[in-house]
Amino acid sequence: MTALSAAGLSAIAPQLERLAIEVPSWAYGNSGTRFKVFTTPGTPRTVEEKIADAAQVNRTTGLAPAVALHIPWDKVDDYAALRRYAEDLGMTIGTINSNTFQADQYKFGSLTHADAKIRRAAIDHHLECIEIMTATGSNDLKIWLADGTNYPGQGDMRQRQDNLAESLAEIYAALGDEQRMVLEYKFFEPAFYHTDVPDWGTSYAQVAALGEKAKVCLDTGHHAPGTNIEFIVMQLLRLGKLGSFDFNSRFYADDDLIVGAADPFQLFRIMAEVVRGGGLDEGTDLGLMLDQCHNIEEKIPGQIRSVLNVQEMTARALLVDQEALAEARGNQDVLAANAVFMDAFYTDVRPALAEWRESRGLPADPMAAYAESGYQARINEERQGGQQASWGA
Ligand code: AOS
Ligand code: ZN
Ligand code: ZN
Repeated sequence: MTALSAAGLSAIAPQLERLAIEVPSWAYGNSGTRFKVFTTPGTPRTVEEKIADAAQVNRTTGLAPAVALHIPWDKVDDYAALRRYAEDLGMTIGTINSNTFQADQYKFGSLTHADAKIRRAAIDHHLECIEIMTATGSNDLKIWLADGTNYPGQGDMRQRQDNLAESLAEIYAALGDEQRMVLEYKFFEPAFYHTDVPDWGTSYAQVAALGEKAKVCLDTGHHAPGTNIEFIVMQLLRLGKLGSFDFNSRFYADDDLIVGAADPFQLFRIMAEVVRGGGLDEGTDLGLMLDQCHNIEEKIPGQIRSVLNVQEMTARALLVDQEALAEARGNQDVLAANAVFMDAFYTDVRPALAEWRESRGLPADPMAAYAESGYQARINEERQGGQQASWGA
């Protein structure tokens, strides 16, 4: 495998510098499957401890300066104080994730529900999330809905779309000038017959009707097997409607495994379209977030591995020789074009990235630096009775 040279790296450094990956607070809590939630030593007991753990990921990699919160899992009394706490650790509060998938009242839907009283409660929850955004300095509200039905005939799918449009319009109207909303889609689960926001087209149709501040959130684990995800990335960027990613990887369904673990080539292809679509250009507002859980592996190192995987595949995507690619495409030279692409993918960027990190005052090997820091031993000792991530999906 060809290794990237230091000179080669400096050519792509300006875009690499801009790479910032938001980490989810729930990645640090205990999680599991519907079969078992394992407890891990050192698990955070409070949102402050989750933020402190996220700060370790940033300290060792320089890649993760923001932490996403989930309401109500991360509810506190004083959000301004929480913001200051995060800032003292060099972190900002990222996306605020709403939650209408755990309360009994939302059994048959939330923003889409047939009953206006339930819709009212769900809208109010989102209005509260916007207040939390204002208090914490967060710019993004992320909406993922578990809404859907299990049996044909159970619900009026068309009416539910209309209800959703009306609910979203009210939430959208409450956003501040600098605030945005992203609507995440998922093709199944927990609903198994129909899901109200199953695909990018539905999310696009809903957010397009709202305006500039509403965009689509693409969770890489939320597609049917075989879906060409990079095509969706291209299309949404082309339409100016890709708001953010929820990165993770999957072998079967919404596995929420470490991004780049199941299919590094897919992550490379996605990042190639992000580069192509200007997602790493100066002033981009494309959010790159992780949405993962670490059921059996250590959580902080799991997050460090994740952001490094994104950095490595981004570096490789930036290495695609655009001139050679354009020439091969112009000549309709299928194999040459493919070879240009594969050359970039097969470049080992790890030694060059290690050197680059060191030159910026970061550890060459973030995984080793974390292991040697003694942080894990300290929290294992200090924290007893860590919180479950309250994992819903
Ligand atoms: C659910 O499947 C979605 O991926 C959500 O983005 C996310 O996992 C959830 O909000 C966190 O529990
Ligand atoms: Zn997600
Ligand atoms: Zn998911």
